Amino acid sequence: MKIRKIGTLIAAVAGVCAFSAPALAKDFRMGLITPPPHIWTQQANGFAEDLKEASGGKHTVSVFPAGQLGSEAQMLQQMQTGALDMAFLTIAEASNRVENLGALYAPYLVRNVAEAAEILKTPAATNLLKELPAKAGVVGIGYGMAGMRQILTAKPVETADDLSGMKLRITPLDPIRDFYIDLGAAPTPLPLPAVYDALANGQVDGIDMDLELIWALKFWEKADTILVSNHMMFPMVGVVSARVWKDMSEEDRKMITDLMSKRLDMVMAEYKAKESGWEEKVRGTGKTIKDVGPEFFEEEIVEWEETWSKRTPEALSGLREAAKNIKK
Ligand code: 3HB
Repeated sequence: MKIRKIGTLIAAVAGVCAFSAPALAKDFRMGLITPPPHIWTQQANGFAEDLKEASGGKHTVSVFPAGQLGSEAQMLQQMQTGALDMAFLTIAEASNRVENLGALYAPYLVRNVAEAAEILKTPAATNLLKELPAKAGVVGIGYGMAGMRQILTAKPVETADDLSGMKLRITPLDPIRDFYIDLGAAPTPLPLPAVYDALANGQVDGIDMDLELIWALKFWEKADTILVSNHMMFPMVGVVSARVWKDMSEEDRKMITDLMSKRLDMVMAEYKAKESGWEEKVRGTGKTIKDVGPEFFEEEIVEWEETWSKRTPEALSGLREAAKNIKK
C-alpha cells in the first residue's frame, strides 16, 4: 500500500515536471521578412511590448524584421534547433513541410480580406496548424494574413493570354506557382526582400503582390497595368519553436498564446480596415487599372483545382465547404 502511494507520488511529480517547466526569464528572438513599417512587423513589436508588460518585465522579445536573421527557410531551421524562438511567417516555407497548407491558396476561395479573416478562424483552416509541430518543428499559434493578391505588370495586359510567357514574380510556394504555370506564364519565385530590385532592373515582367506593398513599397511606379484580381488570400502564421515550447511553463505558454493571438487578430483587423484605402491610392496613381474576377482566369482555375484536389483532397474540400457557409 505504502509503496503504491510513493509510486503514485513519484508519477505525479514527474508528470508536473514534464508538463510545466519552471517559469524562467527569457529574452525571446522573433524574426520576420517584412520591413519595419509593414503591419506584421508593427504587430510583432506590439506583441513584444505586451509580453514585457504582462510578464512584469520578466520576458522580453527582440524583433528582427526585414529578413535580418535570414530567409524564412533559414528561420524555420533556426526554430527547429531552438536558436530562434518565434516568427511571423508566410505559408511559403511551412507549406513545403505541411502540404495541406497549400489548399489555403485556392483561387477565389474567398472574395475579400473580411472573408479571408473569417475562413482562417474556421476549423477547416485552424486544424491544418496541428500538423506543424511534427512536420515543421514549430507550434502554430494562429493565422494572420496580408491583403488579397493582385497582379502588377510592366507591360499592358488585356486578357489572361497576355500573361502567357511573362516572367512573373511569385512568393516561393507551389500553389501560387501552379496558378501561373496554368496561365502559361513563367513564375519566378522570389522572397519579398528581393522583389523591388528584380522589378526595377527588369529581371521580371511583373509581380504577384498585395495592395499594401504595391502602394507602400512603390511597386506601382514600375507598373503599366495593375490587375485588381483579388485572386487569392495570403495567410500568415504566428509560430513558436517547438523545442522552446517544450521547455516553457504552462503559464508562459498561455501568456504567449493569448498575447500573440491578440496581435494576430489585430493584423486581420488592420487589413480589413485599410485594404480599401490602399486600393483607392493605387487607383489614383494614373496607371492602367483593370478589374478582373474568376471569369478572367476560368480555365486556369479548373486546372489548379484538378491538381490540388489530388494533392490535398480533404483540406481543399473542407475549406471550400467553409467558404460556402461564409459567402451565404
Ligand atoms: C510576399 O509577397 O511574398 C509577401 C507579402 C507580404 C508579406 C510577406 C510576404 O505582405
